This record gives sequence, structure tokens and C-alpha cells, in this order.
Amino acid sequence: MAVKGLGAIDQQYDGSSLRIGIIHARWNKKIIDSLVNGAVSKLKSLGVKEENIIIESVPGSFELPFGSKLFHDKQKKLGKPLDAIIPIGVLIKGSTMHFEYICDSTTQQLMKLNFELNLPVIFGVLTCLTEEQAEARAGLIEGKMHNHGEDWGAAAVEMSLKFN
Ligand code: RBF
Repeated sequence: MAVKGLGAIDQQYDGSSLRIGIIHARWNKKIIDSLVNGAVSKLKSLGVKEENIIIESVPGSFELPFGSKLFHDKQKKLGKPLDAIIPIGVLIKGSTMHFEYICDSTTQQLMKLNFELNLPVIFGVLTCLTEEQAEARAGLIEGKMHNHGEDWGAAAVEMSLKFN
């Protein structure tokens, strides 16, 4: 049986020196809130200080890549650069082709942003066929799946510190 989730971690990471940005879409808000809470609680459990977790929002997932870049630039300009960004969105398939286009363009551009900004940009976007799939992956269905936001928080800390 495949291991879903991050699997065994290679070492214990101490996030106490890190400043992490979370930027979330506002579509599917109940699911988003749960994912953001999962990411925040994992960041805190890995030592990231509450004042170093900065949360912003954008309208929808399509706005996450450019929103992440603006967020990064603004924090840098303020002299408080981010060590990693966790863009969070929930895309649910509808009856038109919007889902496919937004999933594809958002994913491609978030991946590119890692290299353009030279910092970890985590893939915190659920691309689900049904609302129930998304709820399960946000830990909202008792006993079904864990909250994937926790994985994204852990990935942000690990990737910020990995080759230091
Ligand atoms: N944004 C999401 O974050 N999740 C969605 O499931 C989602 N579905 C959309 C479906 C349609 C038909 C449209 C027009 C937009 C949708 N958006 C969704 C919003 C999109 O990411 C973006 O905010 C808007 O298109 C404005 O650029």
C-alpha cells in the first residue's frame, strides 16, 4: 500500500528562524479555512513563531501565482523577506472547461515561481473532482483523510532549511 503524505522525515527541522507567507484563495472558503489552519498549526509545531506567519488572500486560485510574487516583493521591500510561500487554493471541477485551464496555468506558474523567486513555493492547491474529495483532503470528513495543509506547512519548513 502506497504511503500518502510526506512519509518519514530525514531530520527534525527547527523553524524558529523562519518567516513564512501563506496566501490563500477565497473560493471554497470553508475548505480553505481548514487547510490554512492545518498549515499554521504545523508551522507552529515546527517552531515557526506566530508573528512570522503572514497570511494574505486573493480572490481565486488563478490569482495565486501573481499574488505570491507581489506578496514576496512587498515583504522584501519592507525589509522582512519571506523564506517560503504557501499558496493555498481549492479548485473543484464544474461543468465547463474552467477547472482544467485554471489547474494547468496555476500549477505551471507556481512551479516556475520557485525558480524565479529562488525560494520554496509550495503546491498548496487541491484539484478535486468533487467537493467531498476536497473536504476529505482538508480533514473535514471524520476518519477519512488527514488535513493536507499540515503537509504543506511541513514542506515549507523542510524546503527552507534543507540545504542550509
Ligand atoms: N477559483 C478557485 O479558487 N476555485 C474554483 O473552483 C474556481 N472555479 C471557477 C469557476 C469558474 C467558472 C470561474 C469563472 C472562476 C472560478 N474560480 C475558481 C475563480 C478564478 O480562480 C479567478 O479568481 C477568477 O477567474 C478571476 O480571475
